[in-house]
Amino acid sequence: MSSDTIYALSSAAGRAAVALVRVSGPEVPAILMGMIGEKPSPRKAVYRSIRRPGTEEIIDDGLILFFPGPGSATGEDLAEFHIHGGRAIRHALFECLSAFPRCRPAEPGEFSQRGFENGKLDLTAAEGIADLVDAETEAQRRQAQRQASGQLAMRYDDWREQIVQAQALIEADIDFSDEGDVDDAVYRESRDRVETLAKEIDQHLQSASRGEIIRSGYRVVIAGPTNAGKSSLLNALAKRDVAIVSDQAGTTRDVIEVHLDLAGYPVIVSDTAGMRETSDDVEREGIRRTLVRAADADLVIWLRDLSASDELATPPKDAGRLIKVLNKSDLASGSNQSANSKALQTSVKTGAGIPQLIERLSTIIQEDLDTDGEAIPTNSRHRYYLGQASQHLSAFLAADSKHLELRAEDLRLAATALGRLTGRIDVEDILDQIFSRFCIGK
Ligand SMILES: Nc1nc2c(ncn2[C@@H]2O[C@H](COP(=O)(O)OP(=O)(O)OP(=O)(O)O)[C@@H](O)[C@H]2O)c(=O)[nH]1
Ligand SMILES: [Mg+2]
Repeated sequence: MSSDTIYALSSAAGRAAVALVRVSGPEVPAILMGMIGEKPSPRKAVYRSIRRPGTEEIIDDGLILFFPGPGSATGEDLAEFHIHGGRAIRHALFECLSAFPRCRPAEPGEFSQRGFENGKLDLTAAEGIADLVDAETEAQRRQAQRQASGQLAMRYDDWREQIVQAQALIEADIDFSDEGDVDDAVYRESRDRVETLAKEIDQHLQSASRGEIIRSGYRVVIAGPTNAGKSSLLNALAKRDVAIVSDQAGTTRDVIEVHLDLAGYPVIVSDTAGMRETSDDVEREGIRRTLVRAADADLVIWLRDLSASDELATPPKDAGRLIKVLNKSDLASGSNQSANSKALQTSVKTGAGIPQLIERLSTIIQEDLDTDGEAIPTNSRHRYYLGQASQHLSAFLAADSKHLELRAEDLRLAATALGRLTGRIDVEDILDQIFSRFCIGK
């Protein structure tokens, strides 16, 4: 399959000033000779007319680059055509390319997959590149960039190396000792090493939820009694009219979500049905959904009407982190205000307190998600294999009575889990799943 030559539009589809078409595979030198009459010097852009092979017909003029393998992104000969970004130009170029032997359109992620298969990048870096392309906020970009530059892989390779060394020590011990006579010092040294390592891996694993939230979004749920101004607050945060606002209690039934960028972090804010006793089935279902969302949230904004006497309204018990906010401060009398002075006060109507609320949210989210510039696990695949490695190391450490050979096997399994994480070993079965979520041309 990798003897096919693949091509794709690597820039976005549609009409544009410039489009980038990438071609990778063994046919690249012949394609360059056939279409621009030469193979340009490696990595130097040349401006040339691009011709239909075998004819004098010019398709377009553009910049062409040649990256010879194995020093290219795919590890194969690779060419880039920077052409004018029109549909007919692209199609003419694709038509010419497909006439070369075994030259076909690329599958999504196929360029990156070839890079991976030719040892240009590991699996975590490849995932990092896909995340980088998808990144919408600054925190997502930073996280993906660290991963794409191989920071996770460096760490996992180092851990795996240490485990393999410990395993080798123990296996040598088994080979050279007489039966039943194992060298205690060697064993203890390996054990100490593994113990330190297991702690490091567990600590790293604990940061996984932060990494995954940065990737998928921090979930904030606005909940509270009916008519408190929850939907009004959502609209104010979103700066547009997303949810229906009315003075009828029980207006919102479905959960309404907006995506925001707060301090560079992706945040998903949900407006929910107000909480009250009700005999209306639809409203009751809405309240049930509110409770589910609140239980799942990273943060709940519990919003009440400062001017109303709904003191009985209490936040759902299993809601996680909570900040209390009193809305409609414009309606409140002086005594009311001082009684509740501890909670944040807002008036969506006048805008008072909203910047402070956003500030408070941003601070909490930053505290919750700060990674100290470290590369951390970012998806469930990472969490799964790190968990496996951790389990096998614990098994090794726990079972003092177990036969040494079996304990060496625990280490081997831990090393394998880390190897699968970076894709250094045995990952054929998951490649399609990983690379198919890439864009075409990547
Ligand atoms: N005076 C004043 N009125 C407000 C304020 N915020 C919202 N309101 C009004 O309060 C009423 C209820 O607002 P909503 O945003 O629909 O309240 P809700 O909490 O979403 O209500 P439900 O969806 O029914 O649970 C509307 O008439 C709003 O215009 C505020 O800060 N001050
Ligand atoms: Mg509402």
